[in-house]
Amino acid sequence: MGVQPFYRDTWAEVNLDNIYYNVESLKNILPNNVALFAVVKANAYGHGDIQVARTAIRAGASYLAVALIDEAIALRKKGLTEPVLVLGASRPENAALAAEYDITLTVFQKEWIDKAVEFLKDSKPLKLHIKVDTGMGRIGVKTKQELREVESAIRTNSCFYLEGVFTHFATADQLDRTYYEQQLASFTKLVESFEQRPEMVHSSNSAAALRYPESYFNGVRFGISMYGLSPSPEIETELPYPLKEAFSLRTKLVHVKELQKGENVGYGATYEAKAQEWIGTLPIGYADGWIRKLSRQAVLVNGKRASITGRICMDQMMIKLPSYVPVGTEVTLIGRQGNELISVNEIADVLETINYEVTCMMSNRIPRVYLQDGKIVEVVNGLL
Ligand code: PMH
Repeated sequence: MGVQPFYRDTWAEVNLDNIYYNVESLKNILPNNVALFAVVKANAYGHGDIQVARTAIRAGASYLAVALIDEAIALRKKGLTEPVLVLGASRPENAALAAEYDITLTVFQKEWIDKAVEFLKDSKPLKLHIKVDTGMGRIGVKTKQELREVESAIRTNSCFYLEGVFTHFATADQLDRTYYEQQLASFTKLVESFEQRPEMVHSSNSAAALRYPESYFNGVRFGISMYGLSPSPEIETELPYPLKEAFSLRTKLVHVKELQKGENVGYGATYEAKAQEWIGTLPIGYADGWIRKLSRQAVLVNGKRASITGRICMDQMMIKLPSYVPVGTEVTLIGRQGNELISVNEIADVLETINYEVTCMMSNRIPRVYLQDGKIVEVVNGLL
């Protein structure tokens, strides 16, 4: 594992022990015949694709899932040899490329199969999972008829191997089970209509994996809760084990100055000192994903909350310090410092969004520092 240098005083810490724990804890409650797919799309929800993939595999995952062929190839280029499923739509023109990299694709149209055959003439067989739309309304076959057509188109060509079938729940993170139960019932029925049932059948996301054993079939796709985050606030109290958040965001004071009453801070000069005040500057801004809507959010300095003052700039922002604090002092934006914690959920609340979006939006300008057994095991600078 490499340690790439970085030259800015802002970084994210990814606690691989916590990811390991979150995966292992799920693995412990899954029956042995249920495979765990670690969902590492979008750079593992901002945490780092290969680092999370390797940790999840150590903890018992046997399959990786991403959204795009590009993401799957990126994992292969980083040396990953385990099976990888692309959950989203791919072009039939790229069927041979996927086969070449031993990447499993998701299919849901007969026309796609017919077209892909033309591109698979001399290639290795392509592994496929059929997607069934039982109510998400995104991609997937909807009827028994469509499923049959896709199945037979796949089975009549030896260039394909039909490995799996899956669906995705739209409401498994809500307290009301009604819609989830309808989706599960439709999926169960459609799966029964296969001429020959594929070896892998899966439907659960984190919420279903943690709440609904009847949705396991023989695989679960574990995303958000692998990162230690609850799929929604309302089901947090129902989770079978306490999750451990893996993502922290830290920076350091790069400038500290005294302002007199009436002096201003930031674009628009929107903040005005009410008395003599200490103001600190932090090297993080909206281009890092720390967007302007967070201007009312607090940060942690010496284990205490300090407020952001004025507008967040592209690469910097200012905070109000309780008293003089030296340049170089570490500041926590997400994570624990002393007895205080700023959770990803707190940031999601301020942004009026979901925790998924918060870690995904942290840009590749923020270096990722990987911690394992309390030590730095890898550093990735996405810019260099
Ligand atoms: N399977 C599919 C097909 C998905 O799209 C996702 C997440 C998961 C599994 C993992 O779900 P989890 O993170 O809740 O465990 N997909 C998305 C999405 O498209 N938007 O937000 C999450």
